[in-house]
Amino acid sequence: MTAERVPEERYGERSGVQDCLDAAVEYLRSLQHEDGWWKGDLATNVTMDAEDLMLRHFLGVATAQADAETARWIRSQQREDGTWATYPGGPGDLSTTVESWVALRMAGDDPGAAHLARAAEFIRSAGGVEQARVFTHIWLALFGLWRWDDTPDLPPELIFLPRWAPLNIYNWACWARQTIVPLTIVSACRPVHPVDFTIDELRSGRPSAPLAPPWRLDGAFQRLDVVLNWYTRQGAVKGLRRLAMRRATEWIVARQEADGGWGGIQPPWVYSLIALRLMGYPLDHPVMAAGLRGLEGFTVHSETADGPVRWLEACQSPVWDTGLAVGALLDAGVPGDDKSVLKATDWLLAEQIDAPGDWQVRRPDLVTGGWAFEFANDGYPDTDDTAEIVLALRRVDHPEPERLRMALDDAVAWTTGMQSADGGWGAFDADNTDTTALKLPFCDFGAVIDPPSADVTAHVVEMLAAEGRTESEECRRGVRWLLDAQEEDGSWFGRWGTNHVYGTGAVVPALIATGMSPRDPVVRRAVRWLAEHQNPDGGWGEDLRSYVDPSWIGRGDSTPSQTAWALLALLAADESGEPLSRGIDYLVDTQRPDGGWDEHRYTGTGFPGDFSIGYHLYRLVFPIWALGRYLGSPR
Ligand code: R03
Repeated sequence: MTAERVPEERYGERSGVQDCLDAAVEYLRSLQHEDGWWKGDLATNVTMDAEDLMLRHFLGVATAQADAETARWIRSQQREDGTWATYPGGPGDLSTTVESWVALRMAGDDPGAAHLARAAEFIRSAGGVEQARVFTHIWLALFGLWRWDDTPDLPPELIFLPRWAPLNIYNWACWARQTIVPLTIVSACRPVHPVDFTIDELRSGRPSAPLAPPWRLDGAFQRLDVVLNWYTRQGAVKGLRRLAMRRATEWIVARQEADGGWGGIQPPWVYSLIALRLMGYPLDHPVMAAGLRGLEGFTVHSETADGPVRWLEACQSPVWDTGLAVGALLDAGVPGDDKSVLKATDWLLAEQIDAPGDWQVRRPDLVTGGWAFEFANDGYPDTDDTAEIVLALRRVDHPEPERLRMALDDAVAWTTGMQSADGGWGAFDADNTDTTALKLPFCDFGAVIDPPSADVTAHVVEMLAAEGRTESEECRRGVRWLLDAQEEDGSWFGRWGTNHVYGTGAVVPALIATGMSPRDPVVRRAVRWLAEHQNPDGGWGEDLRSYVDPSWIGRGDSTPSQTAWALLALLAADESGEPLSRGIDYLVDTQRPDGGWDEHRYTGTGFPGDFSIGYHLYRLVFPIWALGRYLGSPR
């Protein structure tokens, strides 16, 4: 083959891209912690902060200073129309606005003040506090602002259900399981810490929706809930309930992590502290003290023009961020024995999990060896993190190559064994697909099961392909799962990133890695979908509203991370035309002088439609990855 002649100006362009990449790499290097990891802030919404304040009031550890800092933060996030949203630019959210209003009242704000009056007006117009989610009602009930009878009853006896029974705790997604178990204790205790205000101005007074017909599962569960509430009100069968609560308490205590938390995420952490307090654990008990102290590590403090603020991360992403950063740096041409790469590798190797976990309930014979997302979440490694870390670390030139290889072999074996029966991969558990719980009155927020998704399955398939296992039965079934999951329009849904741009950006590189031809119609349809959804500015963007309104799928203001995901797919598909060059130009043209990018929107997904995440490192890591692959590829 004769080398193509590259026109003069292409050289100029490429050196512009190289300068852009170099600056970005330098910037990313400067953000590495001296212990080897990277961690971008994980931004979500003010329910975290409202609940943080309410928790401290409930436990009796509130301080005037913390209240003031949280209140200042919550106020700073309110919009002109008096509402709070679950993501920047999103619509006013009823539950978020109710929780913010209540937290600000607890912090001492005057209900007649303009900001609270506007919030209350929105709440009433959106259906009133009556229409808020169950979690919000539970928080209100803790303070006597809502009747426990009007929350779904969560019987502690749930802990006795055998593993084959529907609704047993291991059929719930791990995050839901770790939330539900402490909430069963709270639901049984029905505690009330009265406050000196009411929420009358938040009620719409409108009657609640009629029950679903009794022959439907949701209707049957609604009626069962009436019975369970009555049963709890009667005091339950005392001995059985006491035993269940004791078992639930032991289950919780056994799962406390090294940082004092539960599951590395806010909900189980906070509800476990409340539940243990109700079970008689004093605040200075080592379990409680560690839990409260650990929450400090999830608190971000900063200064604003109005004074100091504090806000809470719902979760922390150091392992995920570090795996992605190493992968991006290697694709940017940083050598495999680079000092910062080796430092990150050693840190990650020390983070690999060889502890038992709930995942063993469905896969008892599997080796350990996965990675979790957080600093400390040993009970819950996930296949998504593990796949990305294997993809990154397998290319590192480590001084102890056998040690690295053995670690990666365990990780590959663990991930492979976590394949679900349908051939795909969920994030934290295998075969976590029982939909019974979805119909419970409790389940009106977020996902409560962890079925296979296209993005996670793609990451695992890409890993298997890189590891030379393309011909394995597991990889073939994974590929078939991905082919079946392709949408009519040629894209893939994004479960943990927003949205079809993320899914498509994950699946195309994976399919190509397994040897699929870029000419294959499957790839062509995906490429066409991406090209059709490129913005006039050359970037890609997909609004979070795409999860609730299909007309937003593939549409939205351009962001650096989403542009990079689209480019990664185009590059894998061997594209070299206009969409590619305009996308690259978009990244080069929007880079900040310090080498980074601004990203004003959230592009991460916690729960489609309900919970969104602004991963602060995405705006840097993914552009580096795309630019690196662009410059590293012959064209
Ligand atoms: C990006 C891929 C890696 N990935 C893991 C990503 C983890 C993301 C953070 C999860 O944080 C959570 C926040 C939550 N909130 N509420 C819940 C929750 C769970 C996780 C929740 C919702 C419903 C129930 C229980 C808990 Br029931 C705010 C694979």
